[in-house]
Amino acid sequence: MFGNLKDSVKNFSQKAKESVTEKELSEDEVEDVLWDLEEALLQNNVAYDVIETIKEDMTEDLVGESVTRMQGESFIRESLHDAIHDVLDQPPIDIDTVIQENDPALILFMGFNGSGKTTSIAKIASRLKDEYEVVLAAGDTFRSAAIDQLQEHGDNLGLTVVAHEYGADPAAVIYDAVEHADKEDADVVLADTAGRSHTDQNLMAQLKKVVEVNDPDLNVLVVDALAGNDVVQQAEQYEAVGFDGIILTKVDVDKKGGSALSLGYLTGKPIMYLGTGQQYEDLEAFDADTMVDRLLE
Ligand SMILES: Nc1nc2c(ncn2[C@@H]2O[C@H](COP(=O)(O)OP(=O)(O)OP(=O)(O)O)[C@@H](O)[C@H]2O)c(=O)[nH]1
Ligand SMILES: [Mg+2]
Repeated sequence: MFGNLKDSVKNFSQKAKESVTEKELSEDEVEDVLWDLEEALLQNNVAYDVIETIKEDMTEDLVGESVTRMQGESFIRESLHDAIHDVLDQPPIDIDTVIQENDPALILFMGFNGSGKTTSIAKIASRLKDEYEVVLAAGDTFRSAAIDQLQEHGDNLGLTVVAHEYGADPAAVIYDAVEHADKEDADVVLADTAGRSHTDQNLMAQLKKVVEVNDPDLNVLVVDALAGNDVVQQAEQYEAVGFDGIILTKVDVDKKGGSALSLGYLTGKPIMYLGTGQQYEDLEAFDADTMVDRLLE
């Protein structure tokens, strides 16, 4: 997924190597290699603030360091590795803990139209269902066929879907789902919601009501990596509602890796999972180390 960025880093490392002689790195020299890196990151949709942070980190790390020509590349790579790692490293969320500490746990999924909420719910349900009793809540009563879509996943996975009519109040649907889970001794409710943007004032207010009424144990924002730099704007729009963690979907299609860097850093919230395809198994637990390694391998 990080093909482009990998190439850029390779070029950058080559240049870094050329400019490094056996002496202390001056600010000018470091600036020169970071210039290339900045371009690579910009091309990969990394937000400007994030690039600045990475550059500041690396400048602090590199200026004045005495490096031989042979050491140059690995030295700079290591510095880049650390800088990117710092950007991605938010305190993680352990979904098992959330489920075990709440009886039943309510996990609410929110995000823009088509970002992958319903699919991500199905993927997570598929992971959890062997260990936990899972109930799905059809909180998208707005988009036509949304309830049927969730019901189909429920049927595939052998899970109960709690649903009302289209047009019903999603706060009530989710409330009922939690009651049902409580009665049936289920462990966790995964609640779908309608896709919306901040311009949909009514839908945004409706989402706030869902949160106020049901007080979820975990609010998960689902964002689509294809939105590029817009992912940060999208995330900001949900700050009014509040979210705890992020799922970044469609990283299998996104050829630019920048959105993950920007999201983690600018929201201060952890990326919990990456969506890597349309099948149930196409969900990866996010790990900053793995991400950085993949980026730089
Ligand atoms: N390639 C790829 N496609 C995905 C991924 N996640 C979701 N999709 C696809 O994206 C489309 C939209 O996914 P949904 O899960 O319906 O998205 P949603 O956010 O629930 O959409 P709305 O309910 O309309 O707001 C579907 O065609 C999914 O198969 C992913 O990680 N990779
Ligand atoms: Mg949906």
